[in-house]
Amino acid sequence: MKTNVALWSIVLFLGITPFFYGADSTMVQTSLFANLGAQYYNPDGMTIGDKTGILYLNVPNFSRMDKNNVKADSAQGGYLLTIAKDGTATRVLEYPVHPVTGQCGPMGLDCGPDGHLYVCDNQYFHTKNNCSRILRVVLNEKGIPTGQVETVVEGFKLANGIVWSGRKMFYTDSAFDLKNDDPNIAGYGGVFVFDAAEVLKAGRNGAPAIHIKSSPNDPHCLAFEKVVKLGRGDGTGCDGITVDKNGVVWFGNFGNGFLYGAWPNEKGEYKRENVCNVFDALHQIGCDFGPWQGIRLECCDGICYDPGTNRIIIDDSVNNAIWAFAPCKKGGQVKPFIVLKNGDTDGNKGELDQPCEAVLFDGKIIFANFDWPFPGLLNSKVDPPGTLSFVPYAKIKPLLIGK
Ligand SMILES: [Ca+2]
Ligand SMILES: [Ca+2]
Ligand SMILES: [Ca+2]
Repeated sequence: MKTNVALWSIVLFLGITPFFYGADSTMVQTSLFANLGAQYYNPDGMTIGDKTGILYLNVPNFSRMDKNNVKADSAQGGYLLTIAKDGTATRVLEYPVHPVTGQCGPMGLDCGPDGHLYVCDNQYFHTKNNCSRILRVVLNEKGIPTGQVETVVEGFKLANGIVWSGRKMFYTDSAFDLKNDDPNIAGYGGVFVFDAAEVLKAGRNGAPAIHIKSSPNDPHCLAFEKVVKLGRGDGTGCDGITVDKNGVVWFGNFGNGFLYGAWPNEKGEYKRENVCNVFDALHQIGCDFGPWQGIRLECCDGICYDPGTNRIIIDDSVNNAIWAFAPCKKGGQVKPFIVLKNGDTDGNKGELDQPCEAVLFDGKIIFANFDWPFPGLLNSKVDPPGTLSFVPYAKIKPLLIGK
């Protein structure tokens, strides 16, 4: 213990905090990519425009709500920003609010095959009454919102992550309202899948939105996962979601870090029987902890895929850490390893401050810092402004490859 204190004193004295551990033991430091300013304080979902290369960022501004759920110093709908290569943020949309809650909670987003953005509107912090939605943000040819926003899917509880793969759209619902008598189960979540043919026409030209049941019984529900109680006892279910070059969909639970893969069959269809658990923290053996012995991967927030290294990258909101793993075959297990980590910070120098999403952009990997602490997270304090961190891709590539 004393050694650690002494080491940290030296580190702090030399001004080289934070340091990060890579699988090859090199020290790597994240830097500040964007200071979003005091008006934007919980950056979350990011994606790149398929044709335009634009980096989009959702900022729901949740963390400074009063007891009536009114957000401080913010439009109640939150914002869509574009982020230039030099980190300059431009507001391109103020989200329209939900008619019942008077709020919008824009989280995960991805580009659809129609060139528009599909956005998770998380209403869970405003009501538990199944008001979450998938929205379509209509873009013009330059990739800028026209101002038109359409409701595509509605009727569920906690919209969180979304990804398109070819003609399929997947999103996660982190909270299923299921009867639960088992003290070892903290909650439930799920993954939903839709065909483009159904999604692209929903909410347009007078067509209604798709109304789903927040339940494993809905025909769109691909996966249904319980959240076995671990450490913090958080019951938040499926959160981060991505798809790899083979069409395998990878997703994980926020509350306990359990990871899953969903394999397409020969027809390219996704069925529940082809969804497998590939990792759980109860059996975290052989993982690379680096100098952080005892740390477990118990939180999968945003998950992204790097085709360059064929690695899946996990944002660990609990530990201010980034993990990675190589895909496995169906029925196999993966070994996550720590790629980056730092202590509890305000993030203002580019440190990880509750990282929630990652994206590859302009030769960098960018991390969004949600910075809205819940009990049990390393991040102890909300400290605006919102920040994005980055590591040059060339520096992170060897770390992602790992041992
Ligand atoms: Ca998330
Ligand atoms: Ca913080
Ligand atoms: Ca911060």
